[in-house]
Formats: sequence, structure tokens, C-alpha cells
Amino acid sequence: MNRRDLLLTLTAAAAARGIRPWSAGPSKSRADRPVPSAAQLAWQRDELALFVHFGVNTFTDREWGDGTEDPRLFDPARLDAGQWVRTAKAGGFRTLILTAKHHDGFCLWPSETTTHSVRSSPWRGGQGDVVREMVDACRREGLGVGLYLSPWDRHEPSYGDSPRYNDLYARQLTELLTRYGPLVEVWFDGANGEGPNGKRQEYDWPRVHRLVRELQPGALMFSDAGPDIRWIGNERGTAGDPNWCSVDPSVVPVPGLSGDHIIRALQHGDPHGTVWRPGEADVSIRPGWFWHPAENDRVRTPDDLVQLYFSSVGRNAGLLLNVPPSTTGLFHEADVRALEAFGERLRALFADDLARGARVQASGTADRGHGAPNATDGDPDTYWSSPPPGAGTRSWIALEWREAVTFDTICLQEAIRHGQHVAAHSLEMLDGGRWVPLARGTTIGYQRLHRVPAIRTAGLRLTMDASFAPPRLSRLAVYDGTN
Ligand code: FUL
Repeated sequence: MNRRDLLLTLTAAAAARGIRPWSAGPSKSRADRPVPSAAQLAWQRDELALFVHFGVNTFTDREWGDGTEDPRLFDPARLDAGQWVRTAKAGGFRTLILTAKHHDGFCLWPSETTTHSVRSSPWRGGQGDVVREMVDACRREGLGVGLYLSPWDRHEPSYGDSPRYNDLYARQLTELLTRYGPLVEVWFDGANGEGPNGKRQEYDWPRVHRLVRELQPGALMFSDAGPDIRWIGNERGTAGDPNWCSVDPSVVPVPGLSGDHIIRALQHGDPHGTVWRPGEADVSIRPGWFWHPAENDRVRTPDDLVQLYFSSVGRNAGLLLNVPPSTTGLFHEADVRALEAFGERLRALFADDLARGARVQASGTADRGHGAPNATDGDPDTYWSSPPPGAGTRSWIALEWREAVTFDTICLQEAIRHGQHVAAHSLEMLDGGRWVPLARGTTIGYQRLHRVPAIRTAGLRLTMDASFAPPRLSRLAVYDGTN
């Protein structure tokens, strides 16, 4: 959709609901629009989480076990969760999310609910607990912990006998929620295969959600239906454009529904949505989620990982990158090298914000204390607050350098603590004393990254072309990724 069409669509859709985008005149108050919880805000600022798919599939070279796997297969000779955590840290990741149980039903912790677990394996003489080892390693290094408990369980005989299995699932979840201290994220998918008795399992999502809220009030729940973080609608690590954090909760009421309109809603969110539910883009560093020896030379390159960062975190989503340990219990050296190089690339790219050395001006400031320099002070909690523009005008913020600078990356952030409001924006650069178009985009949200061909200029101007409320910009940063 071109920009004119986008504006028309937004304006028409908004008018139908009594909300006027900013370019169409003064808007309703910001209070009408959703904002993140403190935990959601912290989650968005974390940006990167590492997914760890590990279990019996690692040893059978499969993606989905059928539940008949012998627990004695599980015997990672050199398991060291410290290596996972060190690698995650080197890559800039803030949280690790482990498959405590995948669809095959094998539990990586010694659950009281089943013998199909590490307890029946030779690993650590049956005394081991992978969840515990990962949690301890994360705590030592100050990283957050998340757990994935697959509802679909191909081993458990009660699966399909809905109330009975729901009780067992609640007990497993309770173990995970009570034994390991605070969790950042609890990860659910909607996979819902047929039970051994041919019956379809009806999951009790309200019960699951209540349990998490009660036992881990600070944890965020992920699924395609949220309620706190939504799936981004694909497993390619690419958020939609635009990507709103707000959603209409009636479109995806429970996990596991399918349909084009649902995928669209997950990809883009809804600018008129009443609920704040940011998107998370899950993708694997290899073709599969689990480790397969044949894929050791198919690990994503650092360039490719940086590209994923731009298409997810650079489009207002979180990135959940899967890195599967091998049968040794360690990340393979190819994955470690790629993650370390990825971390170095990002650190180098974002090391020197050229906006810090620029003079910054804006079309206006709504109130004292929220002036334009707040957008370039590097503090995510301060912001430039624009007053509502007069009729026919748009608000802008501009950087001017005494001497021309070279850059190819521009980072924009809204102060999302106060909501996501910008629907369209454009960037211009100074060329021979005139402002000429450089790039344009739709919404901003937590973060919108623009990559442009490297340019040399003494000025950059951001104009807000449409917004649902006067915008608050916490960040306008400029980087040179060419060296
Ligand atoms: C899906 C599963 O079926 C895949 O095996 C993988 O775990 C992916 C992250 O979620 O629902």
C-alpha cells in the first residue's frame, strides 16, 4: 500500500470508530488508547530472547517425537547450561526460554506427574534437572528465564480425556511455576493433535492463565492469542509493516486458530485495538528447531541474523531466536560463532550515536520538560512531546550538524509507556540547503529502524504525517554502519 492509500485507509477506519488520526485534525485523548504493563515495557526493552529446543528429539534426530521414545536415549555427556548463557550474553540476548516439555511429552525436569522425564534417563544418574541447571546459570549471569510447556503431549495416555489431562497439565505447570523462582515468560503454542483414544483434547486456557497470574504475577504469557505477548504470525522472524502493539482481542480469542485474517491480525496488530499485546517473532538459527547433525553447515550467518534483528526488533517486535544444543548438551561451535559475531555486529553498529553531536530542533514542544533534546539524550524514559499541530501543519523534529556526517541507519522510538500513536512518518535529509526525501514509514512504537544507502548530510528531519494522538518521541538516533 502506498503512503497516500495508507493514510486514507487509516483516516477512514479511524473516523468510523470516532478516532481521528492527527493529520486529520485534533485527536481524542491519549487515555483512550492502550498502554503496556510494566512487565511488557521491560520485555520490549529487552528486545532479544534465546529459545532452547532440547529433549529426546535431539537424540532421535527428529522435529516432533511421537511419545514412544525411550527416556534412556536422553544422555547429554557434557551438558553445560553455563555455555548456553555465556553464548546468549555474547549475542546480546536477555532471556533464555527452554522447552521444558515438547510435543513428545518428555519432561526436562523431574516431574511428579510422570515417569517420562529426566528421572528415567541415565543423565546424571537420573538425578538431573535441565530446567534447574538453566535457571541457575541464567541467575548467575543476570539473564531472565522463560519456559515452554507444550500442551500437546503425545506420550501422556490421558491426553484427549480432557478434564483428566487438563488436571495433569495444571500440575506440571504448577511445578514449573513454583520450583524455579521468577519467570519472565511462559510460552504456549496452540498445537492440538488427536489423543491416543482418537479424542480431541479441549485445553482449559482460562484455567492456565489464572494459574500463571496467581503463581507468577510478573511473568508474561506468550501464545498466538496472548494474553500478554502475541505470536507474530510466521516463523521467519519478520514482523508486519505496520506492526501495532495493540490488538482486537476478539480476533484471536484462543491459541491455535487459523485463517488469513488471523495471520494478518498477528502480523500487523490493530491501530484501534483495545489491548496492548506486542508481537514476538520466533525463528530458528537453523532450518529445524531441534539439533540435527546434517544442519551444522546451515547455521544462519551473522549478516542474516542482523537482518532478522532489523525485520523484528526494527519493526516493533521482540526477536526469539532458537539455538538448539546438540547431543553433547552444548551449542555447536558453528552456532556459537554466529551468535558471537552477531553480538559484535550489533554493538559496533550502535556504538556511536551521531545524533548526540547534533543541534536538535522541533516544530514545537507541548510542555516544559519535554523538549526536543530529550529525543537525543540516550535516556529511554525522557521524550520530546509534540503539541497538537495547527490545521494543515505537521510536527517535525530535526537534527543539524555543523559538519556533514555519514550514516546509513536511523532509529526511532516512541515513548510507548504512553502508548503507540504514530501511524505514518517521513525522513528527509539536507541536500544543498534543501530538504529532500530520504525514507518513510508507517508506525514507530517501541522501535522503528530504517536502513538507507550510506549518505553524507548536515541535516535529518523526521515529520509525523499521521498520528492518533500528539506523538511522544523518546529516541531519534543515527548510526554509521558502513565501517
Ligand atoms: C511449534 C512447534 O510445533 C514446533 O515444533 C516448535 O516448537 C515451534 C516453536 O512451535 O508450535
